[in-house]
Amino acid sequence: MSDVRVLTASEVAAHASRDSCWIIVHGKVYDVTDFLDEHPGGSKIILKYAGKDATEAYEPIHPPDAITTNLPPSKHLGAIDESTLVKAVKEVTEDEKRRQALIAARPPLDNILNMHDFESVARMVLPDKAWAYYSSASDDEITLRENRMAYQRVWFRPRILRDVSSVDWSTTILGQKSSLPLYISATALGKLGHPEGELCLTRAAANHGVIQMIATLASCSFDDIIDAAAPGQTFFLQLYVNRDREITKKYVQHAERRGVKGLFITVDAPQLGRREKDMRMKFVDDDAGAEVQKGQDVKKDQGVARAISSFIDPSLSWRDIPWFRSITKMPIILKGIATGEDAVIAYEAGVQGIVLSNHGGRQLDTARSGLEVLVEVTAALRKRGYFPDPKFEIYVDGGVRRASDVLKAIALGAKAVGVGRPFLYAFCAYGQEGVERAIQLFRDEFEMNMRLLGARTIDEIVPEMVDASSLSAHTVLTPDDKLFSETYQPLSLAKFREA
Ligand code: PPY
Repeated sequence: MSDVRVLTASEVAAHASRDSCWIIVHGKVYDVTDFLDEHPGGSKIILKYAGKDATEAYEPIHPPDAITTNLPPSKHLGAIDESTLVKAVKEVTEDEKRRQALIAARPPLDNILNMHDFESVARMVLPDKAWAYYSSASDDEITLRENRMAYQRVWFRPRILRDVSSVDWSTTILGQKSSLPLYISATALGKLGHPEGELCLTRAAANHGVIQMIATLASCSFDDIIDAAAPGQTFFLQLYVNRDREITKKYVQHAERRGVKGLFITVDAPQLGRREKDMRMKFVDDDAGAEVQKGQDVKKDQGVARAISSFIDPSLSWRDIPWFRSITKMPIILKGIATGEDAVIAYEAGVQGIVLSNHGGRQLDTARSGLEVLVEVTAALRKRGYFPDPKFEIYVDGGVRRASDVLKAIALGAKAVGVGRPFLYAFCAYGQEGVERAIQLFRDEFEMNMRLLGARTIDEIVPEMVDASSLSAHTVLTPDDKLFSETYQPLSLAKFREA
């Protein structure tokens, strides 16, 4: 028998102020009084739960071990006597009732035909806060839209009569087998949108031989994800570099020990972009905790992401690359390269790859699409004899919704592409099954598009198969083609059932 102290709910409730603040998380009681001002999301949100069970609010935006690792053991007070907890009867708001009705009326999964369908269902069924965080992009969201539009400026030059009875779209990424020339890119805070969070991705990826990139800011802990893996399942790790390099070192080395096959260091987020949709949601409710902490720090206007991003080190620089090399043998990939110049420096710094990315349009607005940057990057590398090089892989992410998008990126020199939001929306809307359906849809599209393009294998997708001559000709607003737009019937999305 261990002698864990057991506390009652009323004992905890007696510590509901800034002077003495206890909270319950996952059945344990913690004294967070001294931590209030250190909390990256501000003290107000903690004080809202002072003396109470904070698990529900804590869960989606913290890895399960965040509280245990951040608080010294002396502040771990004991276990709560569950029988003393009065389960608050939560009032179900009209909005929540509407949302539940929509969940019940979701289109059957068979009716989901493409990634846009997942996005439209996710938008309807997600809590507002989750939708705002996931869908938002920085400033005027011009880059977000451009990420899609860039793919529409590249046209195919298909080859014919090549006996395409059998086609194979499998490939390798960093030497690891992948059933598709794409990987599941890192997206954070999965439990905002589904109670099982990123585990939906892990289980689906296992069943289909797809590689998952684990996000530093996943809601599920790194170990929970790896523990859920199938034998031999491949993972990459996305890394936000901590101001405290010891924390980063431990994290990276732990990931390597647990078999992660590639370290993707995010290099485009020394400060988080202003995502106004997310910021307008006011992560900290206006009226929350008003009694307990008038005049205290109120980081009201941040949105979910900014509230928890303060650990990211803005001093990260090229000088740090040798240090990363010294702490791990994993391949190192820089995620967020946006110019030919930086691609050349990355190659010369000896990393194993780069991701041409603008962070899903969430960082520098009016940064160019990864696809457009790809043309510049391959030209810059080629000029110096650095491309092609099987030891240096180039990936692209942002705006990929179709297998045809992926094929365009491959034709222009990418080894594979990252797909983030579509898989996120797939699991928010339908859980693991949604992700499996998304993978299946990509697979169907690869089969058809490769046949129509005249490429039997990934190696047969060559630059001559695309016309990218207008890729860097950015569009400007022009008057509508009225005669066309009034007769053109736009495509529709999967329909909800009668609620
Ligand atoms: C993003 O939201 O774009 C992220 O990369 C994840 C994140 C989440 C919260 C803080 C910082 C970054």
